[in-house]
Amino acid sequence: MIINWYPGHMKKTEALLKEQLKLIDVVLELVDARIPKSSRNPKFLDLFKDKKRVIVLNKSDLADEKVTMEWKSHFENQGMHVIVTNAITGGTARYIQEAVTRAFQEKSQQLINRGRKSRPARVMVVGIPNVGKSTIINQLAGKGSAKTGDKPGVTRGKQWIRVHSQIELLDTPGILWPKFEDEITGIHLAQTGAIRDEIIDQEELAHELVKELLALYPEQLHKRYGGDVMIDPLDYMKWIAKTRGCILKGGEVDLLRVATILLDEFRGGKIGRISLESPE
Ligand SMILES: Nc1nc2c(ncn2[C@@H]2O[C@H](COP(=O)(O)OP(=O)(O)O)[C@@H](O)[C@H]2O)c(=O)[nH]1
Ligand SMILES: [Mg+2]
Repeated sequence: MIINWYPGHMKKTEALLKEQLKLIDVVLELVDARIPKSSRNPKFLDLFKDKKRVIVLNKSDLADEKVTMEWKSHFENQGMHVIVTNAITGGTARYIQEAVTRAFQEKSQQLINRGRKSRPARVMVVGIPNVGKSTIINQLAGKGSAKTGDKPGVTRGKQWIRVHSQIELLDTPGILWPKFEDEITGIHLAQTGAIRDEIIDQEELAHELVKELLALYPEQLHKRYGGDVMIDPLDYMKWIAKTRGCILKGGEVDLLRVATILLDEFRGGKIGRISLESPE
């Protein structure tokens, strides 16, 4: 399966991002807790190197708690501030504010030492499509001032939102694009819904998912679908198809339908809390 996903306007996006970063003290980098490796792009490490950074492991409600804690230590060992969030639940905003304040403290002190007046931290949310940027901005802003659920793209024009006496937030997120270093990166991005469905073969995507889940989370798979989790991934898919009545007119199994079910249920957390990637 070859995934070639590279929206045309990347150069412009990067230039805009660089421009916006000049105004920023703290970058809130959102990462999908299920796939922290694939949902980050090493290309941006350089861009953010002079900024205070908070890594936000979002969608933690869908990820394996134990693995998320391993990722947290992994990033902390690299000197980053890390928080674990579920952007949909309340209370997230306060948690993020605390992390931003902590990250900004050092810079704030430097400003004061240079005889400057202390000022609020200027913050920007960045991340790949669908990672939860708008949801987080809404949480921080307190009401529906940023759109959620939108498609990848760039929003023009910017405005600051005062989210706390000491924090100002840029109302539009920086949309980063994923790297496609290897095939598995694209597969994980598609499985978690970060890139659009239409461009990828659903049967192959689900087949790959079943293969990974049989290796990583066989008990959860068995709990959801029953059956013999020792069998071959394709046979297991066919077995699920039969139990779910995904049968074509001629009596053949409807692999496309079962693939859609599997991907939907995985994305919705119905197979349980699953992390597809662990730190090395
Ligand atoms: N389960 C879960 N879903 C989330 C979380 N954060 C965001 N979402 C959902 O993920 C989808 C994309 O969120 P959105 O904020 O639009 O992402 P953006 O593209 O980065 O702005 C929406 O359906 C959100 O409701 C989270 O922490 N947990
Ligand atoms: Mg958005």
